[in-house]
Amino acid sequence: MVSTMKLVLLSALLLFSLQSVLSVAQLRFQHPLDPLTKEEITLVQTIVQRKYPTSNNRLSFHYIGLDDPEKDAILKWESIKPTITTVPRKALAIAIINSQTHQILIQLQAKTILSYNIHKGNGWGAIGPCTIGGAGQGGLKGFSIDDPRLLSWSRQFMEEKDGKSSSMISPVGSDFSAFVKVVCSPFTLGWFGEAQSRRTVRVECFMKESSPNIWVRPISGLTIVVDLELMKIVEYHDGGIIPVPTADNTEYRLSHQKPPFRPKQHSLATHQPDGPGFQISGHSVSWANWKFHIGFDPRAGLVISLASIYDLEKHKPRRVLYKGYISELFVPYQDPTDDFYYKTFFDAGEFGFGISTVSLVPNRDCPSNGTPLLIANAVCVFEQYGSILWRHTETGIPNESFAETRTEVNLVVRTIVTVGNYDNIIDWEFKTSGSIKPAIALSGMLEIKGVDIKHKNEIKSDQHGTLVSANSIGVYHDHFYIYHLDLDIDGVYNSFEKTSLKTVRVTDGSSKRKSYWTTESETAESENDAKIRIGNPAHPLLTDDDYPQIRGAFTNFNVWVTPYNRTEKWAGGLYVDHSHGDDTLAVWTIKNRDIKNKDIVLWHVVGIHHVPAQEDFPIMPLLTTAFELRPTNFFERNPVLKTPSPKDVHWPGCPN
Ligand SMILES: *[C@@H]1O[C@H](CO)[C@@H](O)[C@H](O)[C@H]1NC(C)=O
Ligand SMILES: *[C@@H]1O[C@H](CO)[C@@H](O)[C@H](O)[C@H]1NC(C)=O
Ligand SMILES: [Cu+2]
Repeated sequence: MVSTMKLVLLSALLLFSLQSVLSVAQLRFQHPLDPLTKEEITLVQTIVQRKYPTSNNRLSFHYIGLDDPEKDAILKWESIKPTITTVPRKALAIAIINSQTHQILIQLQAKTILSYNIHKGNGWGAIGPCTIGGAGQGGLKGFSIDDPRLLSWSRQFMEEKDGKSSSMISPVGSDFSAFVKVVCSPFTLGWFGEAQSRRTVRVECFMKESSPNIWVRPISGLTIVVDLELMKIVEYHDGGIIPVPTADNTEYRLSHQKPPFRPKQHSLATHQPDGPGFQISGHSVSWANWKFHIGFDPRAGLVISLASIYDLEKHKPRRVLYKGYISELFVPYQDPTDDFYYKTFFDAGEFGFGISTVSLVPNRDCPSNGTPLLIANAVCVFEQYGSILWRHTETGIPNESFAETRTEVNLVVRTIVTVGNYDNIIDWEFKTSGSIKPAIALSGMLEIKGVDIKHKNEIKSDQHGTLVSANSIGVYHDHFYIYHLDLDIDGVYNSFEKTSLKTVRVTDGSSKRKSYWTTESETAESENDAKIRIGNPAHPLLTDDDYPQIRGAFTNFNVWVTPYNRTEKWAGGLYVDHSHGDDTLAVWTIKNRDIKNKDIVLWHVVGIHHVPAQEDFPIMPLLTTAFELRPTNFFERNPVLKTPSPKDVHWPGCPN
């Protein structure tokens, strides 16, 4: 019997500060993988500021998170808990101090700095919420208001005619009150071959009057580059007058729909009269045959650790997933023109998936039986009717026809990450049959380019997108998510087995058939054997030598397997803002290290090529993609043979 998990493919900007991240755990028994508490984050800041007082140093934090304890220590702790809590807690801080990136490791109990390292290579940490406030709104309003180039822009902007349709930016006028109608956001600039990059962002502004849907009303044609070290506009270019798309039809709040639409609303509830079927203790969840820990990282967001499943036959829990999280999300836009070419975003590394996590709306983002935990409703856990677990109607036995069918109930852990215009709904679904099914759904607003085109018949050249509304091009782009899946199946040492199907032709006349298919299995010896492009999911369509693709080279394959290495956490590199692609999964695997019977990590890329459609405007209905990690010859037999269906709920006043 070989223990394996098979990958089955089913289908192919910032809201709160770091301080608000999690403070539940402190009160209870602390698990060594629990995220940093508010107190611990404050402690880290205090320790760093003691060494670098802000009175005479320029200091900004770009990451403060738990430094993962060594795997050995965690596993040892797991086996003897809860009598002992002696895994030392360490925090990693990444701070830019006087224009240099410092990587500081802190022992939290001892309140001491363990190590200190100044990053000399390419790239910077995530731009962070303070930067976003500073370089966006504040930067333009406060700092650089005396900049003559900005003045000239504001003059042009003022001529805009009261926000009426297709407002023009024209080059006369002078009233500064224009700014109240505008919001500006910083966008990371990427890297386009320059030998050295300055820490810059490009600032883009949007109309905010008449509609809250700012993202579909860009003020296109302006290039404003802000140097984050100097906090100054270092480049300004006005590409000419481009109409700002009108506010018409951009409203998405139900209460503001005109004319109002009020169909009869039917009620729907998920009712669990006996309470939920799961237990949560601190950050640990047990449900049905599963147990796992929910962590949270400012960069990765949701982290699932130490998932094990109880085997009824073997009478013991069996380890499956040591750790799983989304390591990076790469979103390259496909418009090479001045306004858009640089838009090749890395949402985890450049903006932070964790700090972009938003509060869930009860009964909307999660069903009524959802249990919120962690940051003010940032994560919810709920049971969900799946489908049929398994079934059979037996019709072959005369006079003894019967049906045996079981209802599938799954457990879902959900967070929502809103990076600027896009909302990513991140689910980890656990199935009693042993599968883990991570799913992603996209919603929010398209990234819009303003154009001087109102109707399709006016399109004369490639607009690099779809005309989704008058003066609005929804630009072509991709969403590539890469999952870090440290599967430790029945222990840390595992191998990766590839099974492919192949057609065999019958040539010797031994059968009436001319062909059949069979399987061919191979155990990967080294990293190169495990680089796989799977048939149906999306693959990158940029050329290998294009700068965004060098930085996002982890998308070159859908599957990668690497030997476990505590520092290889971020598939796009540790310092992604302006990175040169020299610290990616693609670079690490050049060594072609041995992976057979080792502690290995599986990386899986799921991608969506997004050709925007009119229906995605003004807000996009959910677009979903998922994959399933499914046990394959792991259990001796169907592990849910003895799993009953949930009890029927008897409603008062109804028959039965
Ligand atoms: C099945 O049921 C029918 C009708 O009740 C009966 O006539 C028949 O003998 C039964 N067959 C068997 C194999 O019991
Ligand atoms: C771990 O990964 C880093 C980055 O790829 C590498 O420099 C280091 O040598 C690796 N350590 C081991 C033990 O392989
Ligand atoms: Cu999209």
